[in-house]
Amino acid sequence: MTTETLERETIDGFHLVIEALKLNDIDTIFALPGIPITDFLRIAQAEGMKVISFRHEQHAGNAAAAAGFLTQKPGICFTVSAPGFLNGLTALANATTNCFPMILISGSSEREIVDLQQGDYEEMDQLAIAKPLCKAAFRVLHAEDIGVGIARAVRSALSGRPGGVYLDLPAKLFAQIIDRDAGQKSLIKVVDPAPRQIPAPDAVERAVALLKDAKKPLVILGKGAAYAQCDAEIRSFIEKSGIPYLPMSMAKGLLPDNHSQSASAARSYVLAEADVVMLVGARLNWLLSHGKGKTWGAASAKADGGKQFIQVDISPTEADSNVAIAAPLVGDIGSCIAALNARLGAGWQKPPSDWTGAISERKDKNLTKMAETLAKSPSPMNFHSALNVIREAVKARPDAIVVNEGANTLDFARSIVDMYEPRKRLDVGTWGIMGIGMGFAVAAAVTTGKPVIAIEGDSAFGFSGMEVETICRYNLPVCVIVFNNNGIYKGTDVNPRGDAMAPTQFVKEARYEMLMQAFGGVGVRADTPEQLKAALDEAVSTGRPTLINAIIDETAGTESGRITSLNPAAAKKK
Ligand code: ADP
Ligand code: TPW
Ligand code: MG
Repeated sequence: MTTETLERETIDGFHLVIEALKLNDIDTIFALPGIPITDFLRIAQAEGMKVISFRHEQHAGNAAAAAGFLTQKPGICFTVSAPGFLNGLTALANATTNCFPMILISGSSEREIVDLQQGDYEEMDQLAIAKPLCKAAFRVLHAEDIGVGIARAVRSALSGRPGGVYLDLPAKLFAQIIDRDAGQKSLIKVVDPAPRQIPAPDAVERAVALLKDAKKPLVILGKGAAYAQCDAEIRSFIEKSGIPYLPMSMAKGLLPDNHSQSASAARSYVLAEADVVMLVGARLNWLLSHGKGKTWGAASAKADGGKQFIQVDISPTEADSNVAIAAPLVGDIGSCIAALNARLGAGWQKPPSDWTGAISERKDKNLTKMAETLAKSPSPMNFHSALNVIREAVKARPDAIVVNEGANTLDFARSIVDMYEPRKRLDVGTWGIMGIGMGFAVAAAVTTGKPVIAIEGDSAFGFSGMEVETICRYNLPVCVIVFNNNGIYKGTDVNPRGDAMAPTQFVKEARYEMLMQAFGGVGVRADTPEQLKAALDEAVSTGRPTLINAIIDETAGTESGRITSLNPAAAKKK
């Protein structure tokens, strides 16, 4: 047989993987090359896939996770074996923790050598290591199983509670050749990868009964509600029911933050006072003080606040994880909210006006106070005066995507920068992890084409800073704003021995803007809100890769931002 006939009649592992992905509507790969992935990425690009190549696998993985959250298709990350795999693993674990669908695909060494621990190139039992850190893990040994392997990975990532999947592809697999027809027939297009899960009618009635009797009802929207892409149903439920709501950080914008029913500006009041709380795609984890304690109006830290909870979630085991859930509503959020909407007929009584009125009163007071703080223009800038500029920029471009990490930079931005559209805010999520910044920003730009504004603490930025080269290389519309306060939380820590810098301090007067300039992007230093505004407006309108080094008062922050009390030293003082 000539080489040409051989190519016509056979297909190799490389092409089977690419065709299996394409068949499942996957058109983008986030990756970092090396054996055995280099050739794969070249071929994928030649076959018309978008290949985004990073400087570190963690950021490629984070990009895949964010793409998964934004698109409801599993984000795909390819890495080399052992060290590349391990670098990607943090992103896979983080995606799983946050319920984002992604697939980490790593090349691996020869099974026979790995299993006998004979010391292959980059030897590691990757499947075993990945398994406890993700939702599912698979390995494909034969080219004819590639279709099944990709199908199982796609289904596992998307169905039920979404999450991260590991797929192990040994180097040898890519070079395997099989009959083309048989190969093509072995591929599977996954039908209905995230089947709707309709809630049971009695569970719906139980939830409706609680809402009907509530005197002080509250809805909490979480990132699961944002992921579910049933924005109109949710908005209709909130507005028809008249119930005040609180968005968790990545659910901001599901309804515009300036909506009259948003209780964000009266958060502590509503959490302490509500009698019936309906969670929609939000877990009662540490971010919600585990549903108990003083935040929830209880007498002491461990006590229950006496609330009745309704929990809308696709995971049946989520209910009762922290406190008793009176009405679990298990199903996909779209179907659950549609079922509730069908029950809000003409006779639906909106919540008592003494509840909604009390919330409005507190909101008005707090918003007035906030407006006064935001109007100040201290020198140097503080978090408020700098964030006020970004707040206005996002108001003018509500389609822009905000990426946010840091401690004070995160906490202040979350409450100051209002969001107006769903899925426009990506942040540190359930773990409060640093390092998602540039990976998330790249994914947001690549998957949406919209302007991206990354609001970054100077420490947070450092975790993924080298990816500004990636941003420049692909000429992405990303504007990174580094909140430069010379350190972690503050720049004023002192080492009592005086022989070196304190562990939270950074080089003062650091020129972060030069990092972007080094790769041909725009770098600007901003000492005033006016300079910040000029640079940000320019970045958003031109779409050029930009980094603004925003100089922030190094004394302005607090230890760990708003979670100071979680430090062991703070607990000791209690
Ligand atoms: P937040 O941090 O915003 O409070 P969490 O990540 O804690 O949100 O909670 C998200 C929840 O949403 C998870 O418990 C997950 O099972 C759930 N979830 C994700 N997607 C869906 C969906 N389509 N339908 C129902 N529940 C979902
Ligand atoms: C992977 C611990 C939480 S917040 C933070 C660290 C190191 C940085 C805060 O400083 P930054 O913000 O970004 O300058 P600011 O505005 O307060 O000065 N490693 C990982 N994740 C976490 N969360 C940490 C360390 C941490
Ligand atoms: Mg800082």
